[in-house]
Amino acid sequence: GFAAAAGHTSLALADKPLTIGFSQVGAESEWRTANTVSIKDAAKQAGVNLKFADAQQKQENQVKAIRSFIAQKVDVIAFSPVVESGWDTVLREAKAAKIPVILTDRAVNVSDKSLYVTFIGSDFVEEGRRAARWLLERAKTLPAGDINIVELQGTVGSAPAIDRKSGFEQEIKANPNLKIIRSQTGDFTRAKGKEVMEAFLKADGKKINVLYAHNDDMAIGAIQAIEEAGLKPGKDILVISIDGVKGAFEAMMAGKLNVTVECSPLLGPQLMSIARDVKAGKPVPKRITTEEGVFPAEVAAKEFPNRKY
Ligand code: GZL
Repeated sequence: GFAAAAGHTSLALADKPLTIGFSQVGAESEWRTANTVSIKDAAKQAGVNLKFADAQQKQENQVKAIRSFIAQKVDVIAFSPVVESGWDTVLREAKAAKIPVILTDRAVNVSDKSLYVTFIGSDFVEEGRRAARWLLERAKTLPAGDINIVELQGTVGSAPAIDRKSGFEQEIKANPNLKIIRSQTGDFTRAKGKEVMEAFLKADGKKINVLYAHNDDMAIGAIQAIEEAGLKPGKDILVISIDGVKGAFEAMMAGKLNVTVECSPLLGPQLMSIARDVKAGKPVPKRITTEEGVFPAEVAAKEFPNRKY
């Protein structure tokens, strides 16, 4: 009838497709590719016109992508900043062009908080604390004396690397036997994680009791290095990591990884609904966190069928 038609018309007008320009970090890890799938699928579901740019983990490529989104006059700009600093100038250009900016996954350090509307992502400091809490518990079952930890950090200058390091360090203070004897970046990739772990093993081999990796991909690379050195990952060297990707569950089921702290990449649906609210001029919270768990090896097999990334 008429009412339905009228309703339909207004809906059609309101539903002019939203155009979002998204600048992604790269494709460095299982987490990242799952994050990209979530964003692209959610855009399709929501009828959003998505312009997607992959920066190959280079900040200058993200700046270029954001500038091109400004030139194309997209409705909303969203991005996952590869590092925390160096964004003020380009975000001021977006503000001058009256294009709202949404941060997903990683945060930025900017003097003027009005340069972005909201940040959707995990609490990385808490993820670091959760990794440490698992080790504090496990340490109670280990022989007395020093427990030597080597740390594979994420991308230098990135929010997850900075925060996961500080959360872990804060928490392990509770047990003075826990010592980080080496710490270096593996840039969140399997290849670099393996390479740096090989160097750690050459330098300190037999002394290493624990590996703390800022993401599962570096842990999986390091596990290969530990095996090639003739040691048993998950036993001779305890392995703790973050993300909760399928590869981590497979490593836990193989007895090679001890625990993974979940960091959900499935931010696509939240991004699309927030972007629509922002475009409609609705108020949105400045910070939206995602709920996450901790998965020790004991629950890996049971939990694996439920995993969505
Ligand atoms: C965390 C994300 C990190 C993942 C890594 O939200 O920024 O980047 O932990 C990814 O796997 O490379």
